[in-house]
Amino acid sequence: MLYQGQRRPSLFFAKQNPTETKKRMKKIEKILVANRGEIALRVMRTAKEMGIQTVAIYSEADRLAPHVKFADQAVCVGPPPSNQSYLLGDKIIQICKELNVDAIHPGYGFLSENAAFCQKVTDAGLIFIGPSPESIEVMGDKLSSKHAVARYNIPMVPGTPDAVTDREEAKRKSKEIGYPVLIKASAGGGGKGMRVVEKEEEFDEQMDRAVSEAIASFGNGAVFVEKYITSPKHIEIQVLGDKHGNIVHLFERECSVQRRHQKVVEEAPSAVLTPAIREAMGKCAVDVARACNYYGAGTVEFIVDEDLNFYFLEMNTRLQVEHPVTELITGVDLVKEMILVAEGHPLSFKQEDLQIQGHAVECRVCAEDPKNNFLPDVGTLHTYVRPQGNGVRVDDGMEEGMAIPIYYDPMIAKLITYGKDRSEAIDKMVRAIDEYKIVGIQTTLPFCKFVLRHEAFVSGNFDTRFISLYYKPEVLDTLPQAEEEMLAAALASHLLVNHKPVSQASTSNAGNPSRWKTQRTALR
Ligand code: MV4
Repeated sequence: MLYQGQRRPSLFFAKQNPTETKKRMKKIEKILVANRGEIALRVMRTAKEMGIQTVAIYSEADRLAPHVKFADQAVCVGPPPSNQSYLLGDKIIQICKELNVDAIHPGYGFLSENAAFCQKVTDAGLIFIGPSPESIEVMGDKLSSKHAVARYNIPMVPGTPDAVTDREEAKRKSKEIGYPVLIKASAGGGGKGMRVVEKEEEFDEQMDRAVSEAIASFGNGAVFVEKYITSPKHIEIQVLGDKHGNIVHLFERECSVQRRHQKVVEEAPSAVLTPAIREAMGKCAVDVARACNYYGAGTVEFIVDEDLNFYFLEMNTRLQVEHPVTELITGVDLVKEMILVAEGHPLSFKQEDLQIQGHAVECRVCAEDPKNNFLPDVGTLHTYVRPQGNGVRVDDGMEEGMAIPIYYDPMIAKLITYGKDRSEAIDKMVRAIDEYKIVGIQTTLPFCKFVLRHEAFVSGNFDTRFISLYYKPEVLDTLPQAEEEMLAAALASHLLVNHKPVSQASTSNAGNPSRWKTQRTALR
């Protein structure tokens, strides 16, 4: 079998995009949001606050959607499937020309990390509210991103620096690295083309699988090998750069609670980082961004092992779903900063001006049935009542009476809470989940409540294995009622304060196999 070699970033964009245009200032008066749902509304709200006109695009399935009603102008781009509507880059650019639009905000997903689209937008004389096409291109491939950061001192998991094509050589290297190893697709994402190899006898089979999956999913079979970190936390750093070379970080988000590589609950800050490690990770993230001349909002992903060693994995060159938790703990409107940066303004604050204040938690509300293997659940929102009150933020894109279309991502809303400390943010989240009334479709809210009330989550002693270790559908039938909950919360916070290892979980029959220590005392 032949393995495709590593894909190097092309020089195509560098030749076509003279950097002298970057420093010119241009006031943005009208933005087209090339997205739908909660993120389209999120972006348009900030645009409105800045006195900027907004244009929505929508598919035939989204005619009555709130993002369409909110915008100053709205244009139907085509039938419901994304590839006939929200992904039609050329058509979207054409609409911008017809409506005198100055800039496009891509949100997340869809065209947000498409370097060719970003280049076309720029070539059409429009502003792409995001990074340069070169940054997107380099960071879109794991191996090319590793090469890009090579001249900085960024900790990386031991592994092969280039694509492996020869099985015997790959096995020699894996032995050196030490099993278990992880074979990863360079073009990968969402866990596709990723295979754990426990011992050498399994290597050939797993490599074949990783390569076929990578070709099928990304049209690029380049794979590499890394030491497999068995129980990592997934911690990412938010960065923000301008077009003048200034880059800051806005601290971390803890995103370890994932199901099949989809995040479920996110929070900021992390319960386990020390101030020193936080600062070191922040510096690394800024260096990663500097390595690709980054501007706009971006996220640098790390895994962190139980001894708090951190390793750079990849960079996401977009605004992320979970950005609100960062906004709440820093007071920065990330969309506003993205727009100002796109206009050419230098960042209005320095690293020293930023500090963490309080704690924020986000739950993703997905139209999925957690009791039925998270099968997407479509239907009509017969009842839809949002939670309210101090410290509660709901970012959503639908309203009562609306049908949830089957064509798009099942995430229909984000529930975010903010408190003076972690336990206050968690308590507010449980209260807000209880107050959220959704009738007509099943959602992941009860599942989120299970996570928030689990003692492993409450203690901070958890990692990316959380759901596979603790979740089975039956736990939703026995969620503790109010009084029991108070007791469990009191017990958990007692354990947290006293730095005791967590013992038997009341909501699961497994002990807690993680050994993360929280930094509650260090943060006070
Ligand atoms: C890893 C890892 C352990 N060791 N790399 C997941 C998707 C992509 N962002 C990178 N990911 C990981 N890379 C090494 N060397 C663990 C993950 C990982 C993960 C792996 C299996 C199941 C769930 C996971 C959740 C987050 C991260």
